[in-house]
Amino acid sequence: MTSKLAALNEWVDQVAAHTRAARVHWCDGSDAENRRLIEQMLETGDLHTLNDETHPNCFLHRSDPSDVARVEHLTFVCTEREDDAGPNNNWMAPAEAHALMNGLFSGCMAGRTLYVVPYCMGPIDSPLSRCGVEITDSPYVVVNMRLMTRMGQAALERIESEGHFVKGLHSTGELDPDRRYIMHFPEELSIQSYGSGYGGNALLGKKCHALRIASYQARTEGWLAEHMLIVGIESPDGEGRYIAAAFPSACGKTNLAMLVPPQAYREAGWKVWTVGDDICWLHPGEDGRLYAINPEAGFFGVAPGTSKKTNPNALAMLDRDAIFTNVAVTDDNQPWWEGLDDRIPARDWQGRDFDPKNGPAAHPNSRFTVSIKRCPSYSDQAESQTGVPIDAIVFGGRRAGLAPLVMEAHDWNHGVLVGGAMASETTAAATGQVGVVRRDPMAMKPFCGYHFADYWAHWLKVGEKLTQPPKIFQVNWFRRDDQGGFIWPGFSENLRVLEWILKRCRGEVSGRETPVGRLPEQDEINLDGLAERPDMATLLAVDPAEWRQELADIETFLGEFGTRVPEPMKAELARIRTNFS
Ligand code: OXD
Ligand code: MN
Repeated sequence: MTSKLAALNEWVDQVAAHTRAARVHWCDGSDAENRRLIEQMLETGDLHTLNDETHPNCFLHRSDPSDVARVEHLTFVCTEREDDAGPNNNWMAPAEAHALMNGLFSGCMAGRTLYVVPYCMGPIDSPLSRCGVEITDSPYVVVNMRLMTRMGQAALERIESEGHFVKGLHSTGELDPDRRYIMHFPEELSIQSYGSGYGGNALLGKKCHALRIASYQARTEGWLAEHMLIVGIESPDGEGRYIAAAFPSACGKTNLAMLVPPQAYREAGWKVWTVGDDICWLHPGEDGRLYAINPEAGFFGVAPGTSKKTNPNALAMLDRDAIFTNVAVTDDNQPWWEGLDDRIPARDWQGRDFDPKNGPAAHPNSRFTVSIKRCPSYSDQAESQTGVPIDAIVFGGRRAGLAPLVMEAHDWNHGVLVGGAMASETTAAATGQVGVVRRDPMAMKPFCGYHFADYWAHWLKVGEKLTQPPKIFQVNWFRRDDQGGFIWPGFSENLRVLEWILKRCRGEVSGRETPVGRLPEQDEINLDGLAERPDMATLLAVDPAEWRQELADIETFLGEFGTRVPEPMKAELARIRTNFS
């Protein structure tokens, strides 16, 4: 098979020759193709079976122990001018990066099959969607891309009629950390990834295309590509509203996206609908509202901590048709991870007999891949061609102190500052130290494909186009008490905070103005049915001394982005600082 698009055929031929691939397979995305690839991987040991009675059609992949997370230090944005990549990215000149990657890819697929994976990010017939083609030598990538994107024949047809696509080239190479690079060429709309089989580095539709390349493309086309979940909340009167929320990796986006309302809310008729858990493309509509699509078609979720209590919907969708990566297994070969339940696993994520001396049984960044359609709270609007209208944007972080449970920005420009100043403690989703507070603007630190200051300027510009902009909020579920315990119960109880957010959108509560933003009055957060009343005074406190320090830190942080930082952001910061003087 080839394509009707000459440019695509030429590129495939050229890559096949350069990599010396033994065979070229054009993926059609069919069940039969998927079954063949799975059988082949069961034979090669790339996949292992799991208990077919409890988990039909589920498989386990164990990755190389050196290849278990995104590698931010090996991820580059290669723009012609270094300044355009910004201090938020590693930069390499495109010519140098191409020379390096050409060397690595040369002959790397000898004896192997090259898979051509056409995919569409977003509903297949939506004008808001964008397409790409990933060339890879990894069948694991192919079966994951089939779950995570609209992959195969229909995507190819759309690409042929549009005549353009994002080019992604991937090889697992030797899985040698010293020969591992994830290169982005935003000006060429292309990606090259070598030496890793891990999701975020290898499933090029996800972080590489739908965030890094798309954020750049979105700036030129007037929209936003964001690291956000999209959730629909239906209140008892039947009114549905949509919220987009950005949190850094492993801060509970998946849990929030498919939250099951607390019992009292369920009984009252509240419903929560999942549109997406990780990435959101936001387009200004003709009516001056902001419309969102989820470019993905599946979840690549963090397994540890997922349980009946934290995320019952996730557990319900993981009992069939899922791929697990780097989880442990029980003695009857069921997938297992820390936080799931109190069974003792038999083998750890590396396939060794489980011994707590070796560390956790499942890798802390172990994952599940599953189609979004398996989710019990899957929204019937997830395939909407026009996207869903967004009423509120929420920025969240993991902060033990300072940040209140919820706070509303004054207006869009203040919201851009709140998003730009977001900070969070690091997690296991990326290699590096865990638990250090770092600024992570809009949760896009690892994913923005260009200079952050230009990105904020673009946010401000999009805001100017919106006559009915969403309100912008900041939340923090992770505030701790003096003993280190979480003050807010979190998980499904977060709906109580979303309810306040929606009431603000409907003008039903007024909150109280503070120097940093609008916070709820203590009695505006519904606590009915909670076993224990949380310390609301601490959760909703604004400590002037701590905030003065925070605002000074924010000023230093913005200073790192130099003269490109937009004036309205500096003006917002100055306005808040004077509120405290
Ligand atoms: C992810 C991440 O995998 O943000 O979603 O790391
Ligand atoms: Mn993510």
